[in-house]
Amino acid sequence: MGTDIKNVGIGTRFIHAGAEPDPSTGAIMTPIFQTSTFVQEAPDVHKGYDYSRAGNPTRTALEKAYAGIENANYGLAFSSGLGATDAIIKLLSAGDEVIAGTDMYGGSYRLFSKVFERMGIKFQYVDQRNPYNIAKAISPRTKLIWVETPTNPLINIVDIAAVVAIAKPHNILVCVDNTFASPYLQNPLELGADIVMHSSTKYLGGHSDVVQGAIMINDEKLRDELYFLQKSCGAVPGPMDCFLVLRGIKTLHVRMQRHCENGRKVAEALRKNPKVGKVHWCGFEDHPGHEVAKKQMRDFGGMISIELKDESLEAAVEVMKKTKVFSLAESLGGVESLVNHPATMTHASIPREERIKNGLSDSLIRLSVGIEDAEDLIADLNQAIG
Ligand code: P1T
Repeated sequence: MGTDIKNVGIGTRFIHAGAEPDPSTGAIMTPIFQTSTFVQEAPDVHKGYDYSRAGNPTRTALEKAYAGIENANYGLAFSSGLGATDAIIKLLSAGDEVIAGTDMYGGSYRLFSKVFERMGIKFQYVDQRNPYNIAKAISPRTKLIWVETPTNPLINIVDIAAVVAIAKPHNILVCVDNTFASPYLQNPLELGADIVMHSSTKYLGGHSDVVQGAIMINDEKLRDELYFLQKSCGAVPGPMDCFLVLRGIKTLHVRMQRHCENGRKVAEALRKNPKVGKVHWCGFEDHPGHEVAKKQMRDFGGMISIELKDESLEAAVEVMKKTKVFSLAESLGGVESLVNHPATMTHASIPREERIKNGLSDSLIRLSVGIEDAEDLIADLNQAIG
C-alpha cells in the first residue's frame, strides 16, 4: 500500500507498519517463512537471505513494524525481552558501568547482577524517580542508563526527558524498557532516548501466546552493533513467533484503549474497597509521578499493584487464590487479566532485604488488567478481597 507511516495516525501506523503484500503471491499478511536456510545461485549470490539466524523475511517484516510503531529508523527482533536486554548490555565491556533503577523486572535484575557483574560490568541501582540520584551516580566509566517506566511492579514513573538531559553532556546512552507502557502510551526515542527495548511477550503480542523481545533505535552505528550481536549471539525469534507479534501489533491501539479504560475503572473501584490499603496506579492525580506520566504518556495503562490493609502475606495469598476471572500467573499485557505475586514469582530473584528496602513488600499484589468487561473484573476482585 506504500503508506508513509511517519505521517499517519497511531492506529493506521500500527496496522500498516512493516506490512507489504508478499511480492510473489500478493498475500496481504507476510507468510511464515518456516525455513532455516536459503538456496544460493553461486557462493554468496542470493536474494538477500542466507541463513535464518542472520535474517528471515518474516522477521524482516516484523523488524520494520517494530521501527514503525516507535517512530524509529530501525527495529530488531529477539527471542525474548531478556534476549534483547542481553544484547544491549553486550554493547559494553568489562569495567564499564550502568546506572539502573531500584524497581525493575526481577529477571532484568538477575541478568545484571548474576551474569554481567560476573563479567566485570558494574551496576548501580538508584531511585530514578528523582533524576538527581542518577546525576550523583555518574562516573567517568558510566556508559549506559537503564530506565524502566512505569516500573515493574511498583508503577513508579521516571522522567525520561530529564534523564536524557543528564546523560547527553556525558555521552552516556539511555535505554528505556518501554514494556509496561507499550508504544501506544509512550515513545522514548521522541524524548531523546537512544534505545527502546520491549518484552514483546506482553502488550505487543497481546495474547499470551508468544515470548519475544524488541529493540528500536535511530542511530545507524548502534543498529549495526546490535545487529552484529543479534547475529553473533543468536537470540533470534522463529518465523512463527514473528508472525504472531506482527498480527498482535495490528490491534495494539484498540487493546490499549480498553486496557486503559479498564485500568481506570478497576483502580478506582479498588480505592473504594475498605480492605484495600495502597493502590499503585499512575493515573491517580495524587500518584507522585502523575504529572510526569501525563507529560510523557498518552494515558495511564492497565498495570496496577495493591497492598491490603491487612499487610500479612497470608491475606494476600488468600486473595490470589480466590480470583476467578483474574488468573494467577506470571506475565502481563495479554487480553486476559492476570494477578501475580512479585515477591515469590516475577521478582523472587531480588534479595528480600533489597526488595523491601525499595518498597516491594512481601504482600504486594500485581494486576495486569485485561480487556474483559470491567464490571466482571471489579466483581471478581471484590469477591476475592472480601
Ligand atoms: O519475559 P521476557 O520476554 O524475556 O521479558 C523480560 C521483561 C523485561 N522487561 C520487563 C519490564 C518485563 O516485565 C519483562 C518480563 N516480565 C514478566 C514476565 C513479568 O511477569 O513481570
